[in-house]
Amino acid sequence: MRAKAVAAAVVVASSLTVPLTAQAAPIPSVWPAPQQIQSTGADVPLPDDVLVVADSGADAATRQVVVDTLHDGGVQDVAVVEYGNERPASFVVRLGALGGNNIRSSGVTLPSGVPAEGYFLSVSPGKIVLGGADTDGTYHGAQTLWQLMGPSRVPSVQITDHPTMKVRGVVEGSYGDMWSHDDEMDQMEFYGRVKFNSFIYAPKDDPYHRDNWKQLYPAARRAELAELVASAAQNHVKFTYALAPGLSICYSGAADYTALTAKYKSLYDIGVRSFSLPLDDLQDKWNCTADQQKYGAVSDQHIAQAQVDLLNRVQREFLPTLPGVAALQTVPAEYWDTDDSPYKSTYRAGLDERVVMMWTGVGVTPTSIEVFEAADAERVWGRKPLVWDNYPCNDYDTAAGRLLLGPYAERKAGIDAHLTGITANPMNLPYASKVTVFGVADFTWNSAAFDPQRSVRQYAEWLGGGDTATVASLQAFFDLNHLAPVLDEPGESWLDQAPELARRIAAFRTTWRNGDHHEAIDALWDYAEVLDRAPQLIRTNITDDGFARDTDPWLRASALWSEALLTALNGLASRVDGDDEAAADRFAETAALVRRAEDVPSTTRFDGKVKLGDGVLDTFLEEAADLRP
Ligand code: LTM
Repeated sequence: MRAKAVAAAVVVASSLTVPLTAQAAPIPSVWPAPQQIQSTGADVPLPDDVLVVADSGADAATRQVVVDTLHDGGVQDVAVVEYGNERPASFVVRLGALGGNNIRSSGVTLPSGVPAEGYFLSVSPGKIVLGGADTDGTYHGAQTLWQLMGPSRVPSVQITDHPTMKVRGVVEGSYGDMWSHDDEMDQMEFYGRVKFNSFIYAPKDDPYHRDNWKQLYPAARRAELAELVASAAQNHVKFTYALAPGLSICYSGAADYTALTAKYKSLYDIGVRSFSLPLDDLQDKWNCTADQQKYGAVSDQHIAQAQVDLLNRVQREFLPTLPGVAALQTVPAEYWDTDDSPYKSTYRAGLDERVVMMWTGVGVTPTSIEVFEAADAERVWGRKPLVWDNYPCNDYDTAAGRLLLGPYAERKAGIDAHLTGITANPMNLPYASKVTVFGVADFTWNSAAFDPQRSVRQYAEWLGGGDTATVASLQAFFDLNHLAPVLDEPGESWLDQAPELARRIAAFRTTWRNGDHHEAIDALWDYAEVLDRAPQLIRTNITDDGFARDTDPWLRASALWSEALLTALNGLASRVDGDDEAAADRFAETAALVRRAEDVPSTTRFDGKVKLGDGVLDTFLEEAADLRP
């Protein structure tokens, strides 16, 4: 993704209201919404050369972000020296540990008790102070500085910030097309920007992950994974490798345990320090007679016991042989509800308390996650679950033909208290998924201040490179792809389709009914033109080329639908002017355009034609064909 949008002078909601002095400048836009942000005066000009004084609280990646950011801001000479080796300079950036002498010597009043991954950032004339509660915090603070940087100036601010969720990120966990290596590398950089800290590698159709789980990766893919793991670390993202042996594993078999641990070890050797053993989407059956003999007849309780024994063995016997690894993660077979059962009680009673368990919310594609549901999940699993949120995932049949570009929504503030965190399972389209995933980052950092609409707008501003017309195009395009389908429930959605277009059409109907026909047409025409310009502006101006590639079929369909809308409005205008013949021609053209729009093939897992704005745009065009003044 190319450079960010220039920070707009927009007030960002924050969980803490900070009193502003009368002369203070507007609070700059920062995402995820910081816990405390305060504008402290006019923008600070940057000179041609800046001295960065760093300590061990800022690692190489953090230093690089700061150096690149200063260069982006127009600083020509950036010298980085270790604390203790400094020399006089007209502009100094102090970078490192919040509690260390370097930051303390800045003369700025510092906050105390900043939680893990938190940071303090102060920008004032001649001085930037960035201290992290830990090295992750310093890195996140450097990303905030990157957002704030303008041409040769930085806004004067004081920010004290930290995330409220421990685990924030993505699980690449869909069925169907896997992301390419380049896509995955791009995602790591994006996660660093949005302050995520976790990525779980679990693509169902990577044969080495599930179907052929015992096989070691061939050299070429192993090298790619090593590069990916290194990139994750550089972006302060914990890379978890998930191995899903459940389709064929003999739980009590010595050979399978050896194969399992050998596979994990092969990934440890390329830098992986976190592992998962997901057991979702399996049939209730044993894969060997040894399990039948050891655990008895197939039952939920017996399968749970076999799984718990395996998970405990990996956690207690194998992981301690690998220095520096995190606790094991898993996805149980009953991952979508909170009803107690023999399966869950077996897990609750027997599973090592360190093992992190994933839960999708209630329903595989939950329409919301309520605080009481998160509390129930914590109770029933005997630990705080890590949410595997199947949104904006679109690998299921009721999502066929759909691009999910709605906001991250209906996950309620306060669920943090009962969760380890949230990892979202995106679409097979990684660049398009960023629209929603950006909101996941915002929500998991500061759920109390989360505003879904603001979050989508901020992402559109970034993706649109700050160009007003492109940002408006993106928002109109997102609106046409706003629907959030529900697995196995055809026709159901937990987000309204095209709410902005629907609002404008409703206004059209009112104005038309009032007899102001031309006024009604003109008002809707303006928005139809925005839709019409959108595909071209998006293709030309966005800062992330992958978005246009991912969304190409939907952009093509959108161009046809918007042309159909403009043509229908022309038809209505002819009718109002009494030219029924011209109107009939326009509506015939509209029908032909609609047929073409409905025939654009999509690239979703369950093949289907592109669907967009359905129930709103198509309905209006049908209605318009029969509308008389
Ligand atoms: O959700 C989980 C834990 N497992 C699978 C996912 O891999 C899949 O992407 C989603 C949506 O189809 N459903 C699942 O059950």
